[in-house]
Amino acid sequence: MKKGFPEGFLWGGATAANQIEGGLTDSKGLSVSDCYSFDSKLPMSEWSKQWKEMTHDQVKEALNEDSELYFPKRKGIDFYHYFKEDIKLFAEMGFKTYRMSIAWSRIFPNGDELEPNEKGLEFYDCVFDELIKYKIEPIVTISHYEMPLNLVVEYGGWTNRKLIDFFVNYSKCLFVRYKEKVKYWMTFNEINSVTKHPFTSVGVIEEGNPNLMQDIYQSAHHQFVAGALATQLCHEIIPDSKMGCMISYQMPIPYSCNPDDVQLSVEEQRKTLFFSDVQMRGYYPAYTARMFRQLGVNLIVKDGDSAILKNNPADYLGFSYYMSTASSSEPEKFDTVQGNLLNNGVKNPFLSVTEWGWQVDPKSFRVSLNQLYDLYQKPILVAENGLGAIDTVGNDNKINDSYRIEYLKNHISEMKEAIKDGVDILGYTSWGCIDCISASTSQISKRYGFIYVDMDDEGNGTLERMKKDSFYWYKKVIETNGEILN
Ligand code: BGP
Repeated sequence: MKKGFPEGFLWGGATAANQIEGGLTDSKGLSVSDCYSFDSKLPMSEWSKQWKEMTHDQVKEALNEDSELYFPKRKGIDFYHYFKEDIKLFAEMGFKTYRMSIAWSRIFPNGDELEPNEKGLEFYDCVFDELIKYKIEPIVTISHYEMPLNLVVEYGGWTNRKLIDFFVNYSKCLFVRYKEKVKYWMTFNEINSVTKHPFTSVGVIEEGNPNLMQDIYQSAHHQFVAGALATQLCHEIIPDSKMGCMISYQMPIPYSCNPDDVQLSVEEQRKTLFFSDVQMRGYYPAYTARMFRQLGVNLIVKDGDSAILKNNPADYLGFSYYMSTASSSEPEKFDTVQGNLLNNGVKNPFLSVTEWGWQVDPKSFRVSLNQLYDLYQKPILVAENGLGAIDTVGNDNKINDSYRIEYLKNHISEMKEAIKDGVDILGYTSWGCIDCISASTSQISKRYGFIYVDMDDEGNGTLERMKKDSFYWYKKVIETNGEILN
């Protein structure tokens, strides 16, 4: 029996290009994430509404060069210029790995060019060199909520099969260029998010779309095929590489022992596991036929697609874990948890919630790790986990984020138990290791980092980086390979 974290465990942090880089320069094109504007005068429900339902007018406004709106993801935390300083801080914490993503529209500004943008490629060369200098292993997500906006406007996003070729061309370009620098890759961030916020995932505009479900699952099918082809190429071009797929897992717990609740939780779970089942096993599971019938989805699958999926499953499963949900067959009887509008489960009375309504549940983290490992028997990467909270800088310039330490400590303890249970975990990359723009609300005040960035939700601030208490805590955790968590 394993006693704790194995030698070589990949401790680190995670971010995404669209939430940190800024740097809308050197020919970078606009991406879907650049369409989210922010106005602090609006109520919070409005911010997350954009995330849930992008409109045609919003896309038009994003394309308007004279727009006076503030689009926080175009600025990020200016990692484009601060990356050396930021990576130095990661190294000081002892990071063994850094999960980052490449902005597709920095490499192919419109997505459909044949030749890449050299300036964009050079930027990531510099980032990887900096990581290598500190012996930090990069784990690179090829697409994390930032497909080029042009692919939405001109092609209708991933509903169009042509996107497979564009993505494969983009992936190939990355493998060839970075084959000496990057061994760990991931195809699509939280691929199952397509059912919750299709615009960021696959470039499908939700507003007034009569075929939304069809578009969602057809797009997902195209992503599965594209991801499998990229996996094949990755293995050919970089023989010792590992390609992962990634889902967001919000474990659905039956609200009660009422068999109807249990059945519902199974159905909820399948809505997520469908995405990892296809990518980890290489085929559509039996339950899909009924699921598609109920959703009115009639998938167009071309000859050869099944063989591509079958021959190129992912090498490991990455997942993000922030919360669990509770499934009740009588939801009207209970309070719902709207948390970020990502799920509509009912409130679990045993759990507390964050300021953004996300249910905190470290114990279900252990259960999730066990469930996912039992299912696929392949290594797991905890690609994201963390607490979004308001932080304040004290008079002494210190940032006491004991609540974050508590959250992470409890989750890491449960992860350790899962390792003792026998789960093979590659590493743990805490989300937003440096404060970044929130994916769902576009705020920076929803902070996750060990490193504070001096900026407010309107983009004002010096951008100065400051170490929070959790910075020193996490350094200790890594130094002791997870033995000391207090
Ligand atoms: C995941 C996304 C990340 C990230 C995180 C926290 O779903 O992969 O991009 O941002 O959630 O979410 P938020 O930023 O909305 O708090």
